[in-house]
Amino acid sequence: MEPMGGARMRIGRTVRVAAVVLAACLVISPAVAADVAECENRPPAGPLRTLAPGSAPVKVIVCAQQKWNDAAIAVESGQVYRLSASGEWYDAAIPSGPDGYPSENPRLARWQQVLFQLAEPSRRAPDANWFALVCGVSETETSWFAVTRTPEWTPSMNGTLGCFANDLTVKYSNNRGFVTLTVERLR
Ligand SMILES: [Ca+2]
Repeated sequence: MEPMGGARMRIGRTVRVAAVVLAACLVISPAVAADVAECENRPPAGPLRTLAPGSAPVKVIVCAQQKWNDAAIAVESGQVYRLSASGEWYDAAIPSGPDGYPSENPRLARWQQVLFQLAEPSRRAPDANWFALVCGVSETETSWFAVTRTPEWTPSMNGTLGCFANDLTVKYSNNRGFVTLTVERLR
């Protein structure tokens, strides 16, 4: 028998997710002029690379619709990287940079902002903005971090770098466009 609190929390979470799915459907999407070809025609991640300290920065395309974009860069605990990003991607009709956007987005009606606020704990990275560029090691959640809030990054484990647009797991189908991540190993 489980404690009532657990059941209540699960129901609350379900309600929050349902509310945001509804709200996102109501953000009517006119034809978003995003260049999606870069993602649609993108070949699979190439062979795994290792960056030497001080070597030329490497650029990686991160597509909004993909839940995990493999950067094909091997990283190890204790190394130091500088990551930066540029470009614009779209959550339905909402444009965003790699910083993402808050629930209090003026493009949303007030009632929609409230629903987005309620769903914040259900984002894949709850503490990062909606549509923030989040990266990490080999899909291990404890390694995830918001790129534009992290001037220098030291992996906490060995693995492969990957990234995604922060969203609800069930709401990737209306994502469009990409941002460009630049990865440079410092030490
Ligand atoms: Ca979405």
